[in-house]
Amino acid sequence: MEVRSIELLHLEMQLVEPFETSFGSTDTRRVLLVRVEERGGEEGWGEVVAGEGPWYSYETYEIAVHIIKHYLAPWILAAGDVRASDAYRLMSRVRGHNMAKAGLEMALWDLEARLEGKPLYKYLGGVKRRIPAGVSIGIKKSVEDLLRVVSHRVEEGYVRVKLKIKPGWDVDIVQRVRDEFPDVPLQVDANAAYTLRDLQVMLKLDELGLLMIEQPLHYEDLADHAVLARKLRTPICLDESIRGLHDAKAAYLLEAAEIINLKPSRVGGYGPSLSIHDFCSLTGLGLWVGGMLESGVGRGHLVALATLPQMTYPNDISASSRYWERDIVEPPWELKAGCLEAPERPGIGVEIDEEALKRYLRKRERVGEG
Ligand code: OSB
Ligand code: MG
Repeated sequence: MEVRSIELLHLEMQLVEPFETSFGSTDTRRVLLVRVEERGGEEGWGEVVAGEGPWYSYETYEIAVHIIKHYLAPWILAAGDVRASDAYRLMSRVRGHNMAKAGLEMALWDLEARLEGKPLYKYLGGVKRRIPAGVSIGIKKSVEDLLRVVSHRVEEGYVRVKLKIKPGWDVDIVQRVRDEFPDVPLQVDANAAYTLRDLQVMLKLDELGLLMIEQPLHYEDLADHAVLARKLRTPICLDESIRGLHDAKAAYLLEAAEIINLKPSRVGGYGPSLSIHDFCSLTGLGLWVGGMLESGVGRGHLVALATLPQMTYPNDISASSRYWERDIVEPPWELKAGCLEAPERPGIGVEIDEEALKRYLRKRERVGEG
């Protein structure tokens, strides 16, 4: 296909409730959408998930815009006949900036699947349409607040709960949730807030029957995770530490983790995500799809990825209503018996709700031309 235009749509969307992690709190998401259009007029959509500040990773919204405008978009426009599966390689002269790359690369996959008239999930090799939906619950003002939210989410049908933890908000609160909801599959995510000096905390968490402990230690320290893994029965899951296939290989060889939280935006799009998926199939590493508080566009991509065969745990892919009063896609993502369903329509399978989009849109610009 020949890409004739690349547009960036700058949105501002307020979350239904603030989301707090060990690295900070968010209540308004700056959502950056990428719209690509090919010669025949067909379009594809992607989303850049970089945060406002460099807290989850070094990438930020502003820097992603810069990288796309000045490097990635001009290359894709100049490439002539492009295939989505070549896009990651075409952008590889830029080191890092995976979220910027993923926003554009995934838009190209959506476009290509639409041109083929196929749902993106099938185009990627997905096999299961029903995606078990977990929910990620932020740090709250009090344990009572947290228990209320957990109860509400369990009633809605989420099949597992992930609690954000940080030093001072860990063993006691997880124990309370465990006591109140003994049968709910439960896991925790520290977003790298601990060190090996906190071994006692980790050993207590190890007693609570958790499905996994996500990213307890420093995002660059696979070795420390390997040391910790040897002391715990609970599997370690890595998020921030896995920036590509090379990190997945190193984590496997060091036995630093048994499970990977795969966020396509963190690894640079579907190309690297498929490689990691296949590596996990080969080695038996566990895998599931994580989220970055995406709008309905990014969520559509997560749903497509989560249909692949090696996804062994419930995902952080929740319904639109968990994030937004009104999402920007039609139909919005809804929970049915604890699952989201991959649509059978072409591409990500949802359409942009133009009226909702207008409500959130701050700026729209064409990029990449000289
Ligand atoms: O660590 O998984 C994380 C959201 C923003 C940044 C990092 C993380 C998260 C989540 C939310 O846990 C997952 C979701 O989109 O529901
Ligand atoms: Mg995480």
